[in-house]
Formats: sequence, C-alpha cells, structure tokens
Amino acid sequence: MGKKVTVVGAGFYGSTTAQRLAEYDVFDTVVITDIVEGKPAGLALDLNQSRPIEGFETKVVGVTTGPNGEGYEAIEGSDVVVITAGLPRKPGMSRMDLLETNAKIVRQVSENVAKYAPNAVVIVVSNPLDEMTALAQLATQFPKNRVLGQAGMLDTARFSNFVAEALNVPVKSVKTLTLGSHGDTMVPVPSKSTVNGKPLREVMPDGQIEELVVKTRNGGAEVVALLKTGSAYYAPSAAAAKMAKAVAEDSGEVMPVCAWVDGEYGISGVYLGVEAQIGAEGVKRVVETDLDADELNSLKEAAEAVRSKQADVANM
Ligand code: PYR
Repeated sequence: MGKKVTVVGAGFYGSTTAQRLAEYDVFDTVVITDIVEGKPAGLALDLNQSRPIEGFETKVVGVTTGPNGEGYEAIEGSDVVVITAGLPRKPGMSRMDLLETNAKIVRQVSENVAKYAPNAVVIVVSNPLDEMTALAQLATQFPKNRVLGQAGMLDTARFSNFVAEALNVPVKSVKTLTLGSHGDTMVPVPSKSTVNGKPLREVMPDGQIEELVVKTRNGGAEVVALLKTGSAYYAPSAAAAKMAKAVAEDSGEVMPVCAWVDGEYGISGVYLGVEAQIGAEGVKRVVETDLDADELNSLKEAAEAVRSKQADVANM
C-alpha cells in the first residue's frame, strides 16, 4: 500500500511541512487538516497544481475538521501524523506561555489521531515541545517509541548555520549537535561539533562558541521578534518533514529528536532531546553519545526541568 502522511494544522508550519512532504514524492497521499473552513482544501488545490511544475505525483488532500472529530476519517491509514496544531508565540513570549492553550488543542487532536490512525507514528511540533510530546503520548496511549517530537534537528541546524556563517565556511562542512529541551534548558554540544572534521574548539575561541550557544538557544525567539506575527517555519518544517520521511522509508537515520528516555545518560521517565535512530516504528533506539562533564550535567538539568512540567500536562 502507498504511504500516507497527515499534517494537522494548516498554518505556516503545517502548510510548509505538507509542501516539503509532497515534493519529496515518497508518499502517495499528504492529508492536511485544519479547523478553518476551506483553508486546507485551498492549500491542497494549490499544492496539487504545482505538481506538473515540481514534478511530483503525491496527491494532497485538504480537510476541515470539526469540534467533535468530524472530518478525521480522512486521516485513516496514515503511517505518520505530524501535529502542528496550536498557537505560535508572540514577541516577548516564552514557549512555556503557550502551555495551557496548546495543551487543550494537542489533547483533542491526539485523541482523534488515536481513534482514526491508531497505527501511526506521531511527530509533535507544537510548543512547548517537550511537554506537548509527552501529552500526545498520554492522550493517544501509543507506545512511547511511536510518539516523538521535532526540535533537536531544528536547534542543531540553527547551531550549524551560525557556526558556518561565523567561520564563512559551507554549511556542509559543519556538524553540530543540540540536545536537551526545546526551551531554556537547550543543550548545544560543542564537544561533538566539528568543522571539516576538526573539533569546533580547535577552530573557534571558547568565547565565540559560547556566544553561538546562546544565539542557538534564542534562535526561535529571534525569528519571532522579527516576524512580529507567528514563529519560524522554514527551518522547523524542513526538520519535521525529514523526520516523517525517515519514518516512511524506515531509514534508520540517527537524528536529534525529542524521544522517551529510559535509562540513557542515567536519565529515565521523561521526553527529552536526544539522538535517536528513526524508522517505521518511530524511535528504534535512543543513541547515547559521549558528552563532557558540563554537557552531561546540563542534560540532566534539562531532564529535571521538563520532568515536572510533563507531569503537569497529565491534568490538562
Ligand atoms: C522555533 O522556531 O524554535 C519553534 O519552536 C517553532
């Protein structure tokens, strides 16, 4: 059977994700849903009309969903569901300021996903990311490996881009890593970062690395402050679409994602940004990497910071 992916939410993040997924041409069908009347159908029409130009065969279907799950039949048989539903930040807001509003939305969406696409792998991108991922798992009751969140790829891409710009080298020559939360306790990992295979610490002074670490942590807020309405979507959708593709192709690619951690790094019982091998079942395994003592400490602090908030969402 052909592959099917659903993107819930037709804002900029959702629509750009749907576009990227369609243009990959690895899915038979991309379903995009929203509660706004007409918008997903209009986007689908427009995306399908780009098929002869871009040369992809994937069909895009746009569906408006109702408050009692009306329309959700369209997601039946989805291999992957990307949940983008929820409000984005406004300038000056932290992702955590969205907690209660987005928890209601993500819970309702997740319950419908569980009902209509019970075998799907769920990729959550709604903010606050680590908490919404935990909530989607609770609300779907899917096995924890089948629910993951997108953030580490985005934060890693931001770090890599800042390093490439600072050194004026191709982005291809830069490898970085960012773990931890998609929030204040984000953990960029200089000890695992290289430029043309050389350790970042050998090609950039510590002070400059620290500046880029801080810039990476503020990467999303910097975009929000400039856009004034809405948050980033080009880099976030590139990351979410890559994850969905890895699931569809059962690629086994190792990516930084928000995954359930069960003993790795001495941390247990929490959704946290770590590297994981991604495939048809979602997270095949969490991949533990050597961190220096400070980085490991920061990762453990991140785990404790998100743990209490993830406990709160159970009642939201
Ligand atoms: C970000 O741009 O970081 C988001 O969380 C969307």
